[in-house]
Amino acid sequence: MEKITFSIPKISCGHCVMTIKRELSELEGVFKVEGDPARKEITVEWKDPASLNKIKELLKEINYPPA
Ligand SMILES: [Cu+2]
Repeated sequence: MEKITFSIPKISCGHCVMTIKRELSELEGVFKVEGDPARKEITVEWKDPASLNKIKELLKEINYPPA
């Protein structure tokens, strides 16, 4: 299991966090996503076949690139 917290400057409200949670949860291997709109942070826990690279790519794709 791996875990990382991303800082995502484009998060502006709870809806952004919901969108990110929904999208990341669809990635196979991601089993936990937590977000804090006030801190503009998303914490992701995953295992194979998800990877840090895939998670970063997905965040870029949905227009919430990590800092
Ligand atoms: Cu928002």
